Amino acid sequence: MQRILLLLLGMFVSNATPADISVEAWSRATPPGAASAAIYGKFSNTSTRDKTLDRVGFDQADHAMVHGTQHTDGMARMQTNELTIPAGETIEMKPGSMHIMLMGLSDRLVQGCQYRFELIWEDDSVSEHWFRTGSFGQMKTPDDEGAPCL
Ligand SMILES: [Cu+2]
Repeated sequence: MQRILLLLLGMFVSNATPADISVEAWSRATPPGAASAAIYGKFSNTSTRDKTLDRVGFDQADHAMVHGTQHTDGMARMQTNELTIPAGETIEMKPGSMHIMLMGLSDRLVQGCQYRFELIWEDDSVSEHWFRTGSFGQMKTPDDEGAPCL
């Protein structure tokens, strides 16, 4: 019995491979009625292989995807973007550039709260992360780490 449990635990751990990706993520608080928000932060690949993102999981949104922002003629336009983090490298997402777009939010994002999200990679590994939420106009990682609110 114990052996089976250990085996199951081993499968879970190897599938999740959380150590391969380290994330310091944050968002802005959303005003009442806002349907979308963005996750920013530093996404590091600590493994020896390039990691390409397949999809993002966030329970409080209809969908979540990586967006890039293109600036042309003074206009900023967002479009879906691929995310590949080369082995051993870090990609920073920040306001006005790349971000993870959350669309169809079912709840507000509240300042001082942390929320859980998942990154599902093309190699079928899944990494679980939390992002902290700053003020409406937050431009960088909030100093306050916050705590899970859900
Ligand atoms: Cu966007």
